[in-house]
Amino acid sequence: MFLWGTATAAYQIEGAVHEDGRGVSIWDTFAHEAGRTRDGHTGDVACDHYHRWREDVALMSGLGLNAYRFSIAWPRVQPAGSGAVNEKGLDFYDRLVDTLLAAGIQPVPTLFHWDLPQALQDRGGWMSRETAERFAEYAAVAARRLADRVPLWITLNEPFVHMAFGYAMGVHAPGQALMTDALPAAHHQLLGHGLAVRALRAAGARQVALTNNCTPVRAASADEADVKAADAYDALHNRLFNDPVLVGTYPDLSAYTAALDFLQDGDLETIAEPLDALGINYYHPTRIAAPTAEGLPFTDAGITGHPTTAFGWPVVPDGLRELLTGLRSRYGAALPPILITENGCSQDDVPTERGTVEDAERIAFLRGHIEAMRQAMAEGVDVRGYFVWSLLDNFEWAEGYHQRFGLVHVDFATQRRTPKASYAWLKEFLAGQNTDT
Ligand code: GBH
Repeated sequence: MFLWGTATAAYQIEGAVHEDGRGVSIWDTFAHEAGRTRDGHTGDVACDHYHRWREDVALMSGLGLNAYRFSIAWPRVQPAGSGAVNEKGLDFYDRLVDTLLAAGIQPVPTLFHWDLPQALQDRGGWMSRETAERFAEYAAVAARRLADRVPLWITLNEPFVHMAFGYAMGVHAPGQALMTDALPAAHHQLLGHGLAVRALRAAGARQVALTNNCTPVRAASADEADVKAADAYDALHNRLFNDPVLVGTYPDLSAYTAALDFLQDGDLETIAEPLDALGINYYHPTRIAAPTAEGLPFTDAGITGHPTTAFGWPVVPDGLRELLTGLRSRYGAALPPILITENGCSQDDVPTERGTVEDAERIAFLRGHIEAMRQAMAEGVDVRGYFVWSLLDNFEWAEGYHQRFGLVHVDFATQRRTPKASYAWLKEFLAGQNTDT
């Protein structure tokens, strides 16, 4: 069965940050620090999904989806990041899973979508090797409770973005600007992933995947310096997170570090634990030129000549085909089946006087990207699912509530949900699909 779904993440939608024994996460801390998010927005309430989840499942049911990718908040399950388990936190996901199943929707949980328990950050977060072990413990706790009903599990969401934005540039939690010294945060996430794969299988999970944010990298010109810079960027953004998982090696990182001091014997074997699927989040391609200043071995040259989203990201559907066929040629038989675990765009969606939301650009975006995915499939890439980011307008990290990615508009003052035109389009599209292929 091809999975057609939407995706969300706990901190972006749940709210209820002090309820039922939830612990503090790094995003609670970060969002409450002055100047970290646009207009000081936080996820304290977000979409209030923790209370309105039945309404949100009904919205999915109305779309005719057969899958839903959500994330489990580690601080709800283990408020201190290790040890004591908060049964009330698990109860929330237990109810959600049962309600999804009753609606014919396969639950696809992600265990880590950036909301690390603050207690673990206080001991170094992902810069500390210990966090990898704590993550595997937490994964086992969640799977022991839910794996009887949940076949497919995703360990991490976008370890690249968490490392780059959270630890290298400091624009996301935990707000550290370590630049290239942030590489251990990549390694420890990957190690945590590998340990979690084993823990999940031992606890009854039948299928396990990792979600990487990948971008096809294009050199700004054929000049050797640009080509070299593009290769260095591709190593950092894509291959650093795909190579060890799929083929058990790290790419050449000599442009970033003299030595992989964090690497211990056996780590690469753990990280390369076989997967049932690779999750790919695709937003846009990247164009890279030779560095113009000291520091990083590349500069982002920007993609021109394409429409852009409200975020300013270029809309390039063919980049998805390019990405998927590129993965297939790089990894060959080592590439597991692929799930597009996120794809979508932000637009300035404003309800009309009639109460509708006319998001024609989003419809064009989704149509174009689904078509590009199908072209890649026709070229031999084994894709098994596609998830729209996102079901609801939600807390868009450092942008707060200023970027709207939903198929459903949320008025954050009243929590009123209004399905957009893209919702109606997707519903009609899905009704015409044979989901068995
Ligand atoms: C995902 O990350 C997240 O998983 C999700 O939580 C989030 O809400 C969603 O996307 C939308 O942002 O053109 O230089 O500005 C996406 C990762 C990294 C993709 C930054 C776009 C823009 C780089 N993003 N990238 S730039």
